[in-house]
Amino acid sequence: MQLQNLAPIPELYVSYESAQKLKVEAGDLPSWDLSPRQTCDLELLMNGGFNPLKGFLGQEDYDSVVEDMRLKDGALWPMPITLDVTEKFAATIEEGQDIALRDAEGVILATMTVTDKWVPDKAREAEKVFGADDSAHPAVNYLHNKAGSVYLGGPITGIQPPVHYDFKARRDTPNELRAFFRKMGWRRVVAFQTRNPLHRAHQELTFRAAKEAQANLLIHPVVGMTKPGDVDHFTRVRCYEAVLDKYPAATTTMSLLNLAMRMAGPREAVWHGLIRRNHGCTHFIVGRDHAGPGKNSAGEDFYGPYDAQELFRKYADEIGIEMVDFKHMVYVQERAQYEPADEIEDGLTVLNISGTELRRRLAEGLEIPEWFSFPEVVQELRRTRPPRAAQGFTVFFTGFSGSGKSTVANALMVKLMEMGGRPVTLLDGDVVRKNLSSELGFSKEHRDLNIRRIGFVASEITKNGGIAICAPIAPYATTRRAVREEIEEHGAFVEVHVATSIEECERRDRKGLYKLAREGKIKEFTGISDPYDVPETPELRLDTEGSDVDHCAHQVLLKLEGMGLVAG
Ligand code: PPS
Repeated sequence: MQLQNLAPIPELYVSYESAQKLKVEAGDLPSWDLSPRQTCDLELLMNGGFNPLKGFLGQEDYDSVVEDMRLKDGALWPMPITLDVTEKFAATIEEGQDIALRDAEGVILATMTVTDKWVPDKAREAEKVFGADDSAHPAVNYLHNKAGSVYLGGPITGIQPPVHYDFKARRDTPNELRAFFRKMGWRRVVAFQTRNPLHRAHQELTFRAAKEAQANLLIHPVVGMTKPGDVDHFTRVRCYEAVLDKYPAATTTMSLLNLAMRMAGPREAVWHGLIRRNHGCTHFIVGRDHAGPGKNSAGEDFYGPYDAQELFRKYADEIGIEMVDFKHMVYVQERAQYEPADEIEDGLTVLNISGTELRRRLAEGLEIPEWFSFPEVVQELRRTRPPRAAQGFTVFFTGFSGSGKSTVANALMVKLMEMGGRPVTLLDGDVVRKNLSSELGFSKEHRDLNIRRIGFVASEITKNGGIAICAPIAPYATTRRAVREEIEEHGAFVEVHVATSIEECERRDRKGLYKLAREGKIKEFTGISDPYDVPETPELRLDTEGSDVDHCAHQVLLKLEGMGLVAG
């Protein structure tokens, strides 16, 4: 293996003077507000992390990347880096036109000359890039449910990088890292990609990998976007900093990578390799199930455990970086040390704690042994992940009008307040419509907006350790799923289907609305003249027809106890 050429790689930024000028001129251009993922992609495009890309992919490059993992000029590139926009915005843009790209605060980061505009075949992209058109895959879900329906492509002119206020000293562009390696005389560097906190096994395996490769070590965690539900990057970086002290001084460094991961397993591994090559590394650790997205909707793994290693090995020369296989390290009790699992003789006691088991122990406030992790790391994790019974959560009731949602939700609220400990907020359908959504009607668009607003408030409450009880009709499964995802980033989402039949609701007709709906005096009435998607797998289904309110609320409480969300 050749030593890395640490000459600077091309960036897409213009000079400071040109940037100042361009920024003023770009003020008049049509402008696109970048999503968080697009902002991450743009940063790596501009700073050379995605070298040789010169902008968001045009259609021919896109087709070629999707089909063959190559740009149209033949260069290896496995991941479509695309600028997805809404149909409405796309309709205002002509090919050949310049547009301004702005961050969430409206700051212009770059301009793009739009050379291509097309409607992608998302199902094909999902099949080819992620292996299946299955929305259980986070990137496929993103593709179908979050990404806009039109792609724009073209070269980028970089004005300024996105601003980061956190861990500034730990963020490096590829050229900054290259300069650091040059300065330190590090000519062989093995990179470790991670989206999880590091424990003793990781520290052992990375240190061994560096020794084997006779290289220095770069801990290169992703702090852009990782898998929904991961430990937030603030906590992780505090944990990494604690672990850094455990390596021999001057062998190891850490830098934060603002990448938006796609969890694309094998293709993602190749992509990660190219990105690390651009950052001046010579070796890259690829583990079991690298960048794995979890289970598909049939409950099976999307990729084989070593698919990523195989694909990486096939393309290692072209990537220009050597793969170091991840050794599965386990703790050997008798010898009180970590060793590779495949080198351990029979008869010894091997200890291991899986990620799931660790989450369970944190959630239940159980012991996490010293042999497994470092006390500083465990302390950080406990601060961020208090036991479940002290975390925020959302109970989301859904059902027809008059099904009893509000009544049960009220009873539940009172019971939770009686127990005490966390603040409880009730976001009842009617109350929300009076206070938050007074201008909205009952079209699909308005209902979605209404539910999104409820979801937003509930996610803020959940994030801050409170209990949110929501009780809207929420007739659409896709909207409920979106709200679930938003909330699950911060705590549990407990969907309760109040399964009172439409006949029973109409018979009760407590507000007299069904009569009016039948007479056509209220339009778009759920269950009469508007659809309701019955939840397929709610955490709980309540049959209100055979039981009273108190019993129903108690059932919810039992469910919450069972999930560890309230103390039993
Ligand atoms: S939605 O679909 O989730 O946004 O609905 P939501 O905000 O829960 O509001 C439902 C309450 O509004 C009254 N109402 C209607 N419901 C359904 N369809 C139509 N067209 C409609 N028009 C008015 C009704 O009283 C609902 O209250 P609940 O508490 O569900 O009975």
